Amino acid sequence: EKANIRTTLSHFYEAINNNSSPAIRFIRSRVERMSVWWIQAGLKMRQSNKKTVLTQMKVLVYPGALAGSAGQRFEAMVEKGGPLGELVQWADLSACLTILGHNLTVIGAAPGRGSCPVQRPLTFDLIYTDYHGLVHLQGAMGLAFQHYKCRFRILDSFGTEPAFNLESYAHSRGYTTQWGSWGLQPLQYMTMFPHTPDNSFLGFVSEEAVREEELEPDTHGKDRIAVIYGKQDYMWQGKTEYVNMIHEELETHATVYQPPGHGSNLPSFITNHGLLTQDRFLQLLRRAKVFVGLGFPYEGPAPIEAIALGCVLLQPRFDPPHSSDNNDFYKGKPTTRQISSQHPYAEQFIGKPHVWTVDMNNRTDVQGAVKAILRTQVKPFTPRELTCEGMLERVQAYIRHQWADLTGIDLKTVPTWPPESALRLHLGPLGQSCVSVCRRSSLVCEPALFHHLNSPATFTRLGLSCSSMVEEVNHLFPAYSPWGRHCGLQQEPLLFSCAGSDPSQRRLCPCRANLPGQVALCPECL
Ligand code: U2F
Repeated sequence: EKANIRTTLSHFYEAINNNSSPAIRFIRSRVERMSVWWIQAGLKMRQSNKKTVLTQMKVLVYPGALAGSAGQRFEAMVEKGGPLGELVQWADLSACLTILGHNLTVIGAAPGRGSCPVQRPLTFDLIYTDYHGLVHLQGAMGLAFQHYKCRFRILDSFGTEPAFNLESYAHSRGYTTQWGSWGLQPLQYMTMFPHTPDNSFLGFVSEEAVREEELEPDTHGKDRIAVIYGKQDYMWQGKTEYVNMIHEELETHATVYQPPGHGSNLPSFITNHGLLTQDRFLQLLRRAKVFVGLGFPYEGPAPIEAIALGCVLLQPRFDPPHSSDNNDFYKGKPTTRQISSQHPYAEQFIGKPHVWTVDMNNRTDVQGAVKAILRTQVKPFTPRELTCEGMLERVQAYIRHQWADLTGIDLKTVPTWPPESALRLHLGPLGQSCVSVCRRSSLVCEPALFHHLNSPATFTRLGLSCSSMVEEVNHLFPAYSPWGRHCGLQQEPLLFSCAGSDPSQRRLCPCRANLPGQVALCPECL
């Protein structure tokens, strides 16, 4: 059967029928609110897609974080300031797959039921789940799990780097964490932001930047309001000085959850609205001039929504950067990323005038930024990859091209997408990962292209003469070590890794270009 682009979301509403847990209510109301945008984007895609015939996939959407006892804890926090970013992503993924014409089964929270409500996951072509769901499904599927592993797509906000993914390697090199070690293809992990190109960037959909002509005449003259980002009291601890500095120039609002009967620890000048529904939260952002990050939560969707509604994001820089080495939140996460600010994507992919990253303990720095922000008029902005159109384009490309590479055929075959014509070979300087080598040339590292350069001929092509050539299981390889002129090739395809660097190695990097506003796809990729 063909996957025909849909211009209604009723298939999705039927799929979540009867379920009214707080999490599913959030998901449903989000999809309803954004349905006009989805439908518009679907219509546009139908126009441009005329010749493409895609097979309809039977898809299981299974947010494991909502199931079992962990699920009950998660659900209990939905209306009390707990994390909502994951729900944003589940909502948008479901809407996206629906518009793309696939056949969805959504298993949501089912309190009291066993941890895995799916008896026959084997009838699905694709299974979107998370690390929790992976454990449940492994239990439910028994031996068949190994065989169907390639059909899994794991929503993993912060990403899993290859070195943590391969159990034997992680074990011997000290990369073991409580997550990781599933031996999946790294591209089967789907992240919230384009963290490491070793994983697939799934993303979500932000409010679309309001079009100029739709703006009320005076919307550019926003109220002199700052909304402070932080849904729970503890996020404000130790930030009083910084919040004071903001308050000197702007009226300060917040949406902090207040348990009934409890007094507030917030400074008295804060106008606290309590945790708002998403709708009302966005209305508040529409009036505000600045959205102020306190340092936590990391890498969430709210700053992107604020920028889409014409706010400027003011956020703290982390120096030294936060990472799994020095930070409790990242500790145990399967990534070596160095987090340079509360929202590195906003900092690096968007930047000024929409994003100001400051040293929050430096008065001059903060005041300077606030004054500069108040002097500038900033237009609403949404990166294309975080619009409905952008997400549809990306997810459709994944299903169309990655599916064959990751699924069905045995995992030893080499990927065919993107095509070799997209490859731009770069030899990195000492101590740099391929993520940064490619980024410095305004390109993106593409792990699926590594196998084209994993051969002795590549060293020759780069003018390097090797005194020795080894083939090793090492996530930094292929690489060149100038001391002794050692050349190293990769022996284990699962360890091809854009992430990873070593002061003694120059890495061979497969870079590619990307479409404007869409890092996940290259011009040769569609
Ligand atoms: C991130 O999770 P969070 O839920 O803390 O992320 P936020 O950026 O705060 O917001 C998520 C959504 O909550 C909405 C807002 C966002 O789409 O519109 N919201 C709301 O409905 N009402 C309000 O009063 C305020 C916000 C991240 F996404 C997770 O992956 C991480 O686990 C977590 C920790 O770093 O941060």
